Amino acid sequence: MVERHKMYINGEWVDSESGEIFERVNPANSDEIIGQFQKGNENDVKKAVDAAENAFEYWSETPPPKRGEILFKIGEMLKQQKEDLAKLMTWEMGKVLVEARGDVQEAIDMTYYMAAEGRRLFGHTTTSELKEKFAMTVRRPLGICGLITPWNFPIAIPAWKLMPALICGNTVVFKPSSDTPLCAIKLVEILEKAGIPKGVVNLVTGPGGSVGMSIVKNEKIRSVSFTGHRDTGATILKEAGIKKVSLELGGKNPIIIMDDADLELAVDGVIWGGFGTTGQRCTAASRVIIHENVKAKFEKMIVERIKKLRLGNGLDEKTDIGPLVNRAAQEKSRNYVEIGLKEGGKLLVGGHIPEMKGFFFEPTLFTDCFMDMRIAQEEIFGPVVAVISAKDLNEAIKLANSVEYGLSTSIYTNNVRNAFKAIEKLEAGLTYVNASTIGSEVHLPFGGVKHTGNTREGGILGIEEFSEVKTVYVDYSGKLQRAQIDIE
Ligand code: UN1
Repeated sequence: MVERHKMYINGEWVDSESGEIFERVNPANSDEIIGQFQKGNENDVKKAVDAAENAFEYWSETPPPKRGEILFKIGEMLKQQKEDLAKLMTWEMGKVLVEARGDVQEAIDMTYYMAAEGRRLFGHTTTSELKEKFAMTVRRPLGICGLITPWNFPIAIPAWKLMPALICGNTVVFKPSSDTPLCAIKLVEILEKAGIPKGVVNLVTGPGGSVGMSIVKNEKIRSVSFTGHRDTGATILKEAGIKKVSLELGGKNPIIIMDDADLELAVDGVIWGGFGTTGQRCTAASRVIIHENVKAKFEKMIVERIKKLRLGNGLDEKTDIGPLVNRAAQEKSRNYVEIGLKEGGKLLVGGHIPEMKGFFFEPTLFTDCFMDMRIAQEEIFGPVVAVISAKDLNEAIKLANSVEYGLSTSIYTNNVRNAFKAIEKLEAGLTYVNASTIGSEVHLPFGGVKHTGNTREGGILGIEEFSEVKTVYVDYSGKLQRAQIDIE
């Protein structure tokens, strides 16, 4: 029996007006159906927006510490259900269980962080150029926020957006990826049980083209926060009209390895960054820029390690690499391997779809790549890593920066001068020193430059993303005082 799930609008679990459903299969075993889900449409979005509009007054007037209490409860519930949610996540999107636990943990961390913000949400007070005049800023919610989230962090990324949106007093229309509707439903069930009032969070499942675009174009929605593909981000920017648009898009993240680096450590970093989550992170390390003096040694070491990686169902604790999310992703990795070979890249290991049920792909390493090759420029979102050689740090940094993206970067070096040079010069939102490209923590900003996007999420910048600042002047002089004029 395949379960049929509903969506959540105005505090009720409902069917879509379309009367249509879609199915999601288990990526580790494509014969198994995870569930049936509502194929939402424009009218469902409209209802969700109306519900969010009605709920706004009550929620935005609720004192932030009270909103925080509900978030603390959500955090507790996520904690209690961590193991079940992690297993469900692995089942639905394939990442190995230890990473799925990390995904839920990231949501727990973000929820607690934002819950505590209920007692801060700081503005600032400052001086005035005039006597008997007081100046300060206060924070206000944006209004209705549209949240459009990807499948690769199906609980963490929704939490990055939902929790700051909620603590700031916004109401929400939430559209998750159609590859992970079940994780979204489970998360919203927790929000409901923890006491988020009706209409404050509305969940509409369904296609990006209809549900997503209706959110983007809706004039009552004040802000859209999107994490996903660059091309979708570009379309959103074009279609959104006058609203705040926060985009978190792709990456082509490099790990630079200098000839003074601890190579064992660097190999660990490339394995984790390149093949963790089967390469399906916007922070994945998909390029290794290596000093020519240590290239041969590094390649020998890493190929041995890659050959030992075990592919399999992520629920099996012995599995290192789970499946890709769907067949299209598997095809994409395969195509890029063909492209890489045609471009003259040298395939060191992997490159094939193994004989397994499910959307698996072998961890793959190309070497002797050049910067203008497509496999060294384009986001593959699969377990395919390109090695490029550099003669010194300056060249390595130049190569690192010569892509359109700028999310995460890493350098392995034991020379403090190299490390600081990289921190200064790498064009990216994140630079790691002697650590891989992945592993952001919730209280620090996360996001990128160039075509990676236009925002920072997490920490205090997550509050910036979901609130507006109002400037307040209070003149208690009892007379007309003109700024810039009556200053003597
Ligand atoms: C993403 O890849 O979409 O730092 C987000 C990390 C994770 C978040 C990644 N905490 O890699």
